[in-house]
Amino acid sequence: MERRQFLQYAGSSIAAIALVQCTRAAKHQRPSPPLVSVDGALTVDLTATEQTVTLAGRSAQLLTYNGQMPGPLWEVQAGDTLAVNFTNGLTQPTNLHFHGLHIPPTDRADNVFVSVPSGEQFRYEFAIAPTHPGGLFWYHPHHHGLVAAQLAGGLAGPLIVRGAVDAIPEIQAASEEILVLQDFDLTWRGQRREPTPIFRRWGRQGDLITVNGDRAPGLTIPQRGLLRLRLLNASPSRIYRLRLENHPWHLIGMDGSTLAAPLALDDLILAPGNRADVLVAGDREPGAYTLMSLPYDRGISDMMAAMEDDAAPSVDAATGAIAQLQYGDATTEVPLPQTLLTSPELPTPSRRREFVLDHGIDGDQAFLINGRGFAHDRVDTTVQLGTVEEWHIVNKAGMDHPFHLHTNAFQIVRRNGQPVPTPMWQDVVNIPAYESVDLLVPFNDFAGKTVYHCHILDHEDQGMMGIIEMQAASTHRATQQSMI
Ligand SMILES: [Cu+2]
Repeated sequence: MERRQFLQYAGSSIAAIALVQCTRAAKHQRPSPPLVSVDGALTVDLTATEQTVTLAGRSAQLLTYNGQMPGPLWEVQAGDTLAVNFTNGLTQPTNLHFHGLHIPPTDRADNVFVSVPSGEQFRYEFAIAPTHPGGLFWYHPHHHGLVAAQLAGGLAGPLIVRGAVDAIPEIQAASEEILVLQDFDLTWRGQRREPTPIFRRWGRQGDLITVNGDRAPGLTIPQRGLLRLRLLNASPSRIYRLRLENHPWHLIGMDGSTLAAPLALDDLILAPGNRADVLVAGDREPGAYTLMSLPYDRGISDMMAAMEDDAAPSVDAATGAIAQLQYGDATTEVPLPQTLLTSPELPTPSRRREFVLDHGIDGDQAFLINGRGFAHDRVDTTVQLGTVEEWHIVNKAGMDHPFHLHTNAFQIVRRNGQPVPTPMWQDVVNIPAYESVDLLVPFNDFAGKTVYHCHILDHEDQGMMGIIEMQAASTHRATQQSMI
């Protein structure tokens, strides 16, 4: 779609978005109570319902899991079995996606083709391999066409897998906080606002940013110790640019992965679906430090400028506090760890593919991958288990698109053709407007169909998703023989 068409489509209904100034330090709400596995198993009941809850100190009519905002925190060990007795108490169909977990995409595991009708139940059950990476993962709805609205209503919950990273002595000794970042667009009565066409096009954003259902919680940095912050962007569209003002912080992992060594952070960019594992060492002047949310331009400013309207609001230009960090009492000294975990080198990829992200016209063809909008009965990509592929993802559009692949994480090796200094393992990678990334994707286990898509969920709902089928070697041979 040409910019001019887009502007006509947009009309003049753009509302100003002002980030609420979040300077009040509130009593910290953990996403609690944590439900922890016992004897290698965790079985939970989870019900999605619409109800009135307290959000950031006010009443709001939201979509909740078990009446909590965010959903309950689950904690398992690598090697455990997780069973979720899920009830759909919504008035529309939904389902669950276990974002980032390396588990089968089929049957009762991470199967996004399941539809749980209103009023019905479904039992999810799967084993998490003993070799599964430790990390912060999350669960949320993935029913095509309804995903953005259900996430914007609040449906999201954190899931911790304890693994090798948690056995590193300094990390074991760190105090830990989980921060689930969500944003909401509410009326003064606390009702969810229907997004205008421009917001559906851009990806809906709300001006109320919450952390664990609250505003700017107060956290404690143990003096001489370590604070481990585990951040999850559970917003449907918002990309966060976070900065810990006047204090160093170190990234130790992204999504479900751990780095070889801590990496000094400046600004942390978190696209929807991304998680960051960060250490704050309490070795500075004791005092109060603010974790700030800074403006991030997803490509909307070009559009605004093209409107040639001086009165057009500058979108998302405001700044606010995400959390207030305060030094606490001195503890036994815990230094930053020198090394973390190494990941094995990948073999040379056997195949290179290209995925072009672009914009179409309207409806479920508004956002395209390789020129096509999503079709539930079409396999777009077939891969063979036991191979590594290189994926070249090109964003030909004037808006950022964060690319997410289910079941398998990938390593980001190049941006715009240039090798990246620290090739991260992630399951969501943001691709800014007109840029490209190259990913290495290993397909080792788990045959079956799943999806890749843009994690700006309005874009996914409007077509920017494809189906991938992972074939076991024997299936591949059988298919070839049947073709002969
Ligand atoms: Cu997108």
